[in-house]
Amino acid sequence: MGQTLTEKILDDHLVEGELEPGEEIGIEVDQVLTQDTTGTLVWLQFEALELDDVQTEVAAQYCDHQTYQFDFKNTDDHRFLRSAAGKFGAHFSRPGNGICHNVHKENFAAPGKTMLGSDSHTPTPGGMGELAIGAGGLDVAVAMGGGAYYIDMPEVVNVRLEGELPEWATAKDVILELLRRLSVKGGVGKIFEYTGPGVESLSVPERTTITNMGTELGATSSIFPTDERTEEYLEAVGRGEDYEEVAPDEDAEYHDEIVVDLSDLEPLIAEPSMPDNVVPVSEVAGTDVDQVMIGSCTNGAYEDILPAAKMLEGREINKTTEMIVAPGSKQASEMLAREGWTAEMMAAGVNFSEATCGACIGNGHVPASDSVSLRTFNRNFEGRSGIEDDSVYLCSPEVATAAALKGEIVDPRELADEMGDLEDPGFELGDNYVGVSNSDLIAPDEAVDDELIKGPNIGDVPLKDPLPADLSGDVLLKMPDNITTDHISPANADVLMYRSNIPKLSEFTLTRVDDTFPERALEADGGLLLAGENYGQGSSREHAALCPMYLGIDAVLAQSFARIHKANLFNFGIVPLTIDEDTYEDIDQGDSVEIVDDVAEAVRSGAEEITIRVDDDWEATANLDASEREREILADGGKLTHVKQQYESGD
Ligand code: MIC
Ligand code: SF4
Repeated sequence: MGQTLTEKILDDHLVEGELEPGEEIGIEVDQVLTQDTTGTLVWLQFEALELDDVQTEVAAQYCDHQTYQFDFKNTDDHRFLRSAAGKFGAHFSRPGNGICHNVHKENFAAPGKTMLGSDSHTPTPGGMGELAIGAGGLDVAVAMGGGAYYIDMPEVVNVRLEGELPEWATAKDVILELLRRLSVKGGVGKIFEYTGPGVESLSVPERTTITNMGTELGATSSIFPTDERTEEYLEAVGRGEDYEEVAPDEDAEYHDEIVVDLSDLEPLIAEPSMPDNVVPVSEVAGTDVDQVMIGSCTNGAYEDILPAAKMLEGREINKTTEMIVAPGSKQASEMLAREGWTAEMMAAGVNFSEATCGACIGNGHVPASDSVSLRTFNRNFEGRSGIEDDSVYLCSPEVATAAALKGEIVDPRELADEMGDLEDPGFELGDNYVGVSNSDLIAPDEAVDDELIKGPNIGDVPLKDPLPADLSGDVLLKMPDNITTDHISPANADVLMYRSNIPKLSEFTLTRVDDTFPERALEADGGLLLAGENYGQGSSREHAALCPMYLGIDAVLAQSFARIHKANLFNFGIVPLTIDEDTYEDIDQGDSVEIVDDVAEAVRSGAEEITIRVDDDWEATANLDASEREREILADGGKLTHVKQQYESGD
């Protein structure tokens, strides 16, 4: 039987296990990516593990999320990261050089390689045939030290692309269509592999828009085969030698197949406040738009901004609407500037930002109260833009630019008819990456520091005690379905500066759900959380597990968990238990929950069913779905302690 592309790459990197869906496998990691808001913990843990040097082929530390450096704490974090990259041997991308996924794609991503990154959109270079997976920082630190990465073998789903995109439909509409069909939970435990005749009609930047936003489906990763389009892109960025042909076998067997006929697609838009609230643009046409933003790791490439520039050439944006362009990388900014497009857009009324995540996580350009913001980003979780009652829509650069011209949401096909001279700008690959300098990327052999520099805000990583025999406590918070990591540990400007100061950061834990939570949790000195489906979707930030751990949370009962968050709960010694809908309904906030048996013993012995006793009154069964390795980690009180013990015992 032939292999899928995913299986081929995993097979090449397999160090443990078998490629059977659901079985735990260990893989060797070739490349590692980390960014500023998760990277401080990555390096603090790398240090705590007493690892000496980076062992992967490539390790790259980017500074992209908090580049405005509002506070010395941000700048101290960046200085620490530069020193860590220098000391341990990673590439360092300076603040303002661009978003990790964009800069990595331009400089390092390569077909057939595996990558692990401490950011949920790490799968972006899947559009170039790299198998890239997002993970918590501790998993990334271990991989960077040469350790294997462990994951349950996902199901591989064939997304067969037929036909070609019609006018005004874009790669963004391909992934919005999948979100419309499958929802934000539709990809959990899956890798989406794109095949079919439609693939060759898409260039690398279009493919990476799709693989980037596969994360919003909850997918473990997304990947395309490589072809002349990949080679063409690698040559454009000056790395033709990295090209390799990778493809599934013709008789590869997939777990499932989804067909998308590109020629059926039309401009789509995700309404507030979930990326899967997708409707045709025409359905919400006429909605006044106050702000339009083009950028982010999904649509911040030079090739994403060029269509907007062409649409704006010689025109002016509507007086009622502000338009901001935040390129994904400085290289994209520089190319646009060298070609005169920056000036064209400025003349049309566009405000330019430095290359940053910025507004995507509420760092700057916060929408006005009770206003509509149209963004080309990948997430519109409530409050993420920096204001609680936000109305953020997600769409392609073409739809966003059409709205900026008209001052309201409009199907660009309608606008083109109305204006008479507005043409679909099409998609064009940049051909002048070569020669553009990348002076903001510091290679390991150019390192400027060789010792760690820690400012006063950079603390240690707290540790948890080994799992006790008795586990009981009150349900301190009952939450609905689809709670995001933005709810658990927000990423706005006033909070991000504490990413390396866990006691302080913990004060913001779950305050978006209930602002009394951190105080109550500390007072209770132990307790549980209760949630519906897909708990912890969104980011890879391990702070969403570490802060609840610091506040004393011992277990989370949920109907289901998002993949990275569940791994982070194991890594920080919090027991993730799955319960059915009836049990969820029957437990109230404030109820006491006790695990009936010796929990440490149950976890170590492989028990899958755990009996819980609620309010000393009734019992229910919860499930612990965990590998042997995850059970040991949990019982030892988290991965840091566990791995240290392993190193000490020489295993
Ligand atoms: C996000 O898009 O939510 C982030 C901010 O990039 C996070 C990482 C973080 O929390 O630092 C992610 O996606 O993993
Ligand atoms: Fe940055 Fe937004 Fe992409 Fe996260 S989703 S890496 S915050 S641009």
